[in-house]
Amino acid sequence: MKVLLLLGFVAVALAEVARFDGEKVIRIRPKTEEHVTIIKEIADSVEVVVSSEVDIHVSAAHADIVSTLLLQSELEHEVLVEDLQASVEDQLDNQEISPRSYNYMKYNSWDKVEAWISSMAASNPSLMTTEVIGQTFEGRSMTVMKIGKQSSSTKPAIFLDCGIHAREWISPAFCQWFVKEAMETYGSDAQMTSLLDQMDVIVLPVFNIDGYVYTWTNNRMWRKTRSRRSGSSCIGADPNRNFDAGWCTTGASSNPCSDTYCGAKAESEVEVKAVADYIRKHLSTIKAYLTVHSYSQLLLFPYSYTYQLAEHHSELVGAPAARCSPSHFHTFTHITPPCYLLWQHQALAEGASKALRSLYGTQYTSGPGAVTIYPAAGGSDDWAYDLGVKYSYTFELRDTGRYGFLLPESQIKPTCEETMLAVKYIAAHVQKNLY
Ligand code: 0X9
Ligand code: ZN
Ligand code: ZN
Repeated sequence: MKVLLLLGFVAVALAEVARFDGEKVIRIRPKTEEHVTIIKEIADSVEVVVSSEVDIHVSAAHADIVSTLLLQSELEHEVLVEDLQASVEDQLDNQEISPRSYNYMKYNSWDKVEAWISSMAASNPSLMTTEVIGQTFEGRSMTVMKIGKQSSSTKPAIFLDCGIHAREWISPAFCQWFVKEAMETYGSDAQMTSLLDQMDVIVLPVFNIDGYVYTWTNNRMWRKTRSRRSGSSCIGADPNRNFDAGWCTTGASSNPCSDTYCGAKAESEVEVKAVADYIRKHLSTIKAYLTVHSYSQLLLFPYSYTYQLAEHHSELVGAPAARCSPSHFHTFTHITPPCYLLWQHQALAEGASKALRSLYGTQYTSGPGAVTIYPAAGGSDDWAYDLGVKYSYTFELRDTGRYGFLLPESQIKPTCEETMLAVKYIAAHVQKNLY
């Protein structure tokens, strides 16, 4: 998670839209354990580790005191966003008013996305079916779009979800773009055609619909679900801390008011349960799991719940699952068991990042989550991987903090185009290495 909660964040009255006047985002680079302690005191941040970066979100009222503190403690920092409200207003910079058709270059509200799902399915009956996989806490239907050429036998599939975190608006925009591209280029683009002939792509365009709606109506910076529980007035849990993968052991909070609250138990969030049930039910066909977040320009793979490195699955080699040590990961120059699969994940991620970069030069970093971003348990990628989905990747799309979650609409198209190249690169590999 980038922008972390937050010193003295004002409680927002339910019916009114939160404003962020004078609020700042400050990036801090802790160099010592002492720095980490200071940051943990000023921000509710569970993920800070030495020599990482952390972006904190500071209210206007505390801005002065925080900068004084940072200067006194000689903490390296920079102000990323001077005025968050101005950035909130700047993100909607696509002025086009009445496009003839659905506008993929704007952020679309849930009402629009929902209508779009129905109309896409209706106009592409030979390539798409939809299925409701569950209901959100507030009762909205979670619909997956299954894309692929119809076949009498069951096809291997890639599961792609967007919008686990409510405020990461570029993520649902990417899933919409992906579906559009698939429909438009099937039959003309050789790779897309072969992919959809041989495999299905199952797209969940918005995972955390209630949270997404809330970012449109009440608080643009909301991250979690919108579930309520007795005993706490705080709302929601972090869906990417709620999966059953080292649940709540690291990089997650058991405080219901935290932005990284892991929930009352694994899969306590109905949205998480719905996705987990769906993947368990279709496990024999799902060969890859891709999940799209923002921001940081990263391509992550397991693990995040431990520094141990993921090796391969026992069922693939008939041996107990091996774990590579971090030293294997950093030093090996040639591929030796037990680390060849880890190496393959890294190579695939690097290939995908390179494909992405070829379009606009956007730089991506790739690696196992815990070492590349921070240790954080309960994530969907680790869960899917441990279940047996060998190719499991988390994308963190643009940018690296200039706009953060408030990426301007003018960047939707380039971001989606470059990300398509990475997704297609991974898909091609999966297709060639079916297991
Ligand atoms: O912290 C997260 O959930 C993700 N970053 S974000 O800024 N979008 O919140 C990273 C997830 C990496 N994977 C796991 N932690 N399992
Ligand atoms: Zn996220
Ligand atoms: Zn293996």
